[in-house]
Amino acid sequence: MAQETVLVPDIGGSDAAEVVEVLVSPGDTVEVDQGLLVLESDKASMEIPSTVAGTVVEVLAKDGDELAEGAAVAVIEVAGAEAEAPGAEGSTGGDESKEPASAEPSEPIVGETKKAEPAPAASQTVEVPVPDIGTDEPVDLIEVSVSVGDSISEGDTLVVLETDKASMEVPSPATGVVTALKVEEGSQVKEGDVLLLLDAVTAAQSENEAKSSGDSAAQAKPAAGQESAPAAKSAPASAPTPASETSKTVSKSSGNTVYAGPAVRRLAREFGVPLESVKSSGPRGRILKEDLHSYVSKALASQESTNGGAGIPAVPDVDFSAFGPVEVVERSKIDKVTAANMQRSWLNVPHVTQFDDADITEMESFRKSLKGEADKRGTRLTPLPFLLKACAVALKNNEKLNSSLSDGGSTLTFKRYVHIGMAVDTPAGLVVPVIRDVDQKTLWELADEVIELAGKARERKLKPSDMQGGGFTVSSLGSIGGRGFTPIVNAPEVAILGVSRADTQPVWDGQAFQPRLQLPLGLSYDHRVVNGGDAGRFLTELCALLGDIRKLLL
Ligand code: CAO
Repeated sequence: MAQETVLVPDIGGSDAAEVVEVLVSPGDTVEVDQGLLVLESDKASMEIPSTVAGTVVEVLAKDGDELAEGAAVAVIEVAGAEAEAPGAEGSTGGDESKEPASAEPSEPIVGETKKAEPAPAASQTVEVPVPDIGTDEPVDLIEVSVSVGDSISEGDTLVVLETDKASMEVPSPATGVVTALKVEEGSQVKEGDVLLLLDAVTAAQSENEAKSSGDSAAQAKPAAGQESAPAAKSAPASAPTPASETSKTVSKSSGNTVYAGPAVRRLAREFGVPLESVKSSGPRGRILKEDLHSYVSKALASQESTNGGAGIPAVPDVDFSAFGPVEVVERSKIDKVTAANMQRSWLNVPHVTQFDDADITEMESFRKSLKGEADKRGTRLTPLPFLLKACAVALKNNEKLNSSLSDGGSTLTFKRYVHIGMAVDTPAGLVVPVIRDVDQKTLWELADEVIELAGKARERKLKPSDMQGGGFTVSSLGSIGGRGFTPIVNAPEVAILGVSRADTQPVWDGQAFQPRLQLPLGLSYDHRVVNGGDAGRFLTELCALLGDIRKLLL
């Protein structure tokens, strides 16, 4: 079978360029012109395409390798080559007569390297054209890196051009001051088009300026060969190749060096992201697509924080993998919605939490006495229906806790119904179905509804309407444990009851300590609506109702 070794083509005068991405693996099928790997120098990046269609036998370069023209990239088993005469082999197979295939970059990004030609004489305004870019087709001008009035040195980047396969920076052919821009970002240009006018600095000027004000960036050394250069109307632009060490890829706005491949540059342009603001994680500071994604997510997250009304800075992301193995998993939709709701409430509502213990010794013995009847009814009577019932009574007597702020805070809406939300812990996250008209239901009805709604919640069968209309919420962690917690108000409600695990405690009855079953309660409320007195009265009444459930009948 014939095999071809694809070689690095003329890369436009660079001694070598770094492999920043290998696009294929052994066994992959490739087409002619399909990219095999991406090379990037400090001035340009390019895909090296396959010269033949076939199957990749071996990839001869890896990320980080420095490859020069003629270096071997990959061995390809040519498709359909079986039809050739037996023994016909590619360059790696020993067919001496066959030259290794040297890939031309599918969209050559770099033309022939041109030495900087003599620059113009003193005070000459010169036109800087698009140099030989290896194609006659127009290419996108994706960035103008200088502005009128900028003092630039020979080799500084003037503009960045981009094709589907490559991006390249056009360096200045001379030192001087930009006097006019002839192109704008987003336009298309081809070889010979004038990019800008440059007031080129001559040797004499340069020396004088250096003498008068010392060495400065504005008085960069004249371009090679300028000293005796005759006046010229058009300065031959340097080819878009890696330039001398004085020329860095400098971002117009920040002065930082930016390395990024064409796809990343295009994506950044589409998002409107300034590349110089993006933290790079690629080799040698190269910006990767993931870096852009992370930049955009952070920008959105911080905007959400600001939209929350607090204008607080976002919590910085930490690279936890620096400290050990990590696993990143996508959060459920419910978790994300809960997070947004919690943050909104936390930022908007001035929370206060008040604590008390309800003595549920008698309530529990009554509840346990009903176990047989509960079984007969095919239901389960936990403390929760008692709590819901007691809350309904206490809410009717302390109506502020069943209200919401309205008209931007100038009025209160009192609800003449008692609908109570019940926080349910499910594998997919926290949901809060609402039990309607709690005040009008019996304990048995409430017990059935708790079971039904909790079941639906865990099976993800709740309808949106099942979770709407609540005026107050009960969050019971009693079956899970804990001595107390401070729940977050489920705004626009103004209060929420957190129920913790009941425990037998010694309680002083005036003469002796008695073992009593104490239920810890924490009531969080919106202090814009509910005052400490309102909350204290509500909680005291609630504890009294739970302490003697006969009062629920009154
Ligand atoms: N103290 C001691 N035991 C309690 C208790 C309490 N406060 N509350 C419940 N229990 C007991 C029950 O009596 C039951 O035991 P028995 O079967 O022996 O009677 C057991 O704990 C299990 O109860 P349960 O959880 O099945 O039922 P529930 O009615 O108490 O609660 C529900 C139902 C849906 C509220 C609950 O299952 C749940 O999901 N709780 C979590 C709510 C939550 O996540 N809140 C936090 C929100 S903020 O992040």
